[in-house]
Order: sequence, then C-alpha cells, then structure tokens
Amino acid sequence: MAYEKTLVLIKPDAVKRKLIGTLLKMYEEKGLEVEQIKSVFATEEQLARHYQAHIGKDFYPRLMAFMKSGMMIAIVLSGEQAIEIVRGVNGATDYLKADMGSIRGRFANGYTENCVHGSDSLESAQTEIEIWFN
Ligand code: IDP
Ligand code: MG
Repeated sequence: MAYEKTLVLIKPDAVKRKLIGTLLKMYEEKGLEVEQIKSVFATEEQLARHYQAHIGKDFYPRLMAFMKSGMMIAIVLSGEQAIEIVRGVNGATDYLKADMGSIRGRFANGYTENCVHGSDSLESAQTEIEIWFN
C-alpha cells in the first residue's frame, strides 16, 4: 500500500451535463481526499504537455478541440493507492467496455467525450499536478 496523489480532470462534457457533484461523490465514496480543486479553461500549452504521448495520433486534433470546448474541473485527489483507485472509478478508455458501475460505463457518450481523466502512473501524476496546479 502506498499513499499517493493523482490528478483528475472533469472534462467539458461532464461539466456541461452538471455531473461535477455526482463524479466527486464517486471519488469521495472510495475514501479519496480532495486536496486541491479549481475550475480551469485549458490552454493549448497545458494540453500539449498533458497529452504529449498522443501527439500525432488520429484522434489528437479532436481530443484537443474537445478539451478546449468548455470549462473543466482540475482536482488533486489523495489516498492509499489513489492512482489505481481513480483509474478504476473512471473505467476503461474504451467506453463500450468500461464497467457499468464506473464513470465512463455510466456516463461516457463516446471515445473522445468520456467525462474524466485520471493519471496513469506516479510519474504522470507528478507531471500532471504540475501542469494544472503551477
Ligand atoms: P485514458 O484517458 O483512459 O488514460 P488515453 O489512452 O490516455 O486514455 O487517451 C487519452 C484520451 O484521448 C481519452 O481519455 C479519450 O478522451 C481520448 N481517446 C483515447 N483513445 C481514443 C480513440 O481511439 N478515439 C478517440 N478518442 C480517444
Ligand atoms: Mg491516459
């Protein structure tokens, strides 16, 4: 067991659909603490750093446009195994295969518009917290 911090983004689709409270509740119900939270309009630079691994992929332009399409909520969550817990609560990247109890299983309407982001490793959590909170 390891105490971790992880970065969550509530993406523009979920904010527009007034799901902020519902999604925060799902993380809190799993015992995670909200350490930092703010609303944010992503800049091109933040997104290019955040999604660096996906630059050049076919879905990248659509992803960038979507992530700039409205306000997001950036959150630092902490707790034991926080990174893995958040990935579980979020559900699989393929929204059709995501567990029906997960956020994506319940609420995602597409491959791009999938409500949430969660860091996938300790390294990306550190980098992403820096991107959105510094
Ligand atoms: P993750 O969000 O589950 O970590 P990643 O593979 O890191 O998934 O992809 C980042 C984001 O890019 C996804 O959350 C989703 O919004 C978008 N994305 C990923 N794969 C596809 C795809 O095949 N088509 C369209 N959008 C995608
Ligand atoms: Mg990812």
